[in-house]
Amino acid sequence: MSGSELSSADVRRAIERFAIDGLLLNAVPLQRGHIHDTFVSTWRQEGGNRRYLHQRMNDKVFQDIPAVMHNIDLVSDHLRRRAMSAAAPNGFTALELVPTRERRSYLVTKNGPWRTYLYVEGCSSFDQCTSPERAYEAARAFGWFQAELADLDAAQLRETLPRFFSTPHRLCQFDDALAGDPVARAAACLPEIRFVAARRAMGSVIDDLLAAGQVPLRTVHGDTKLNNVLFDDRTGKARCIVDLDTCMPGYSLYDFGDLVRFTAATSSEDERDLGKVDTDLALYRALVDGYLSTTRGFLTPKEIELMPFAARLVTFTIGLRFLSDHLAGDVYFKVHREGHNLDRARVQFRMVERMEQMAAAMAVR
Ligand code: GN1
Ligand code: MG
Repeated sequence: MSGSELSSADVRRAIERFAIDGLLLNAVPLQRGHIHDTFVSTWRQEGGNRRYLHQRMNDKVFQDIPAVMHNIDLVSDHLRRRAMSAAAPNGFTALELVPTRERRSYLVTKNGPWRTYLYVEGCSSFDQCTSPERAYEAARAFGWFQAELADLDAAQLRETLPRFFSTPHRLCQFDDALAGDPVARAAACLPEIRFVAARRAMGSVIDDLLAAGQVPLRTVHGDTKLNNVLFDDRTGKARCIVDLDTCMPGYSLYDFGDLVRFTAATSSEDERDLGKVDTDLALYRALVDGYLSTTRGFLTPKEIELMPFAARLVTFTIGLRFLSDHLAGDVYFKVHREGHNLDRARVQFRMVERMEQMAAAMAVR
């Protein structure tokens, strides 16, 4: 059912089935993410107005919604327990789900599954990074997230999207899309297709190391975009990590690589002018330092050495996913214009090229 148009009455009807007191004043869409539909509602309650964040989840992408919600429950409970038991408060807040009136963690409607979070007030998120301080802070926060989850038994987490982090798997999906070419777009993407062909070999590096036990499996966030960190408006410090959909067992460096891909980028993810696309070295350095400030205690020397490679690999892999979706006819990521996924793929590939050129300067010791 996901993907179908929602009327404002549909939205209100869904929202009102969550256990929220007071009078619903309004609900407005929030343009963010490529997967779900997000809304923010305001309620008049005793003592003032309060806001909530609602998502109609995409059950075409996430076909096992109970497993997704199971992971989110588990992870947020764990983070909350850690925060309460910490001797020194670390300033982080865990996201809080609001149950349905029937006390369930999500709601099933004819328009698809819905969930609700308390809105975290007094914070902002950013789509682009302008200062090394903010990059450091975002990386510190995602490193903290992994550190906090290190003692959560990863076997309890379900693999909601099978082989989500695996580049060889993404190459197979790409091969299928290219072979099928269902909307006849391949002929117009030859440079991008060649770009992938020239880099297939690097696709298996991490999977091989994982299989050989040379890189450990860890619980990772899986979508470490800068706008998945909420920054406190007063202090500028990271206060909350959002979007736990892809929190699953994976390799630690996926999170670091995705951080670099998005946060050290000098342009938006879908910039059309490739002259503006680059990876900023000062932001990259700040990401390395911020990430290591919370992960150095547990990352192995091999993982640390692989940090710049992971940045290149994850950027390549997300570009590959955008290109595959373009070839497949835009069936996965939301698009807002013609060729949107191809534009996104081109940006990722341009950054991969820049990272290849800057490999020496990106080394981490
Ligand atoms: C998707 O929708 P959003 O922005 O949370 C995607 C990520 C990609 C990202 C690229 C479940 O995340 O894997 O890195 O787009 N999420 C899923 O911007 O596929
Ligand atoms: Mg996400």
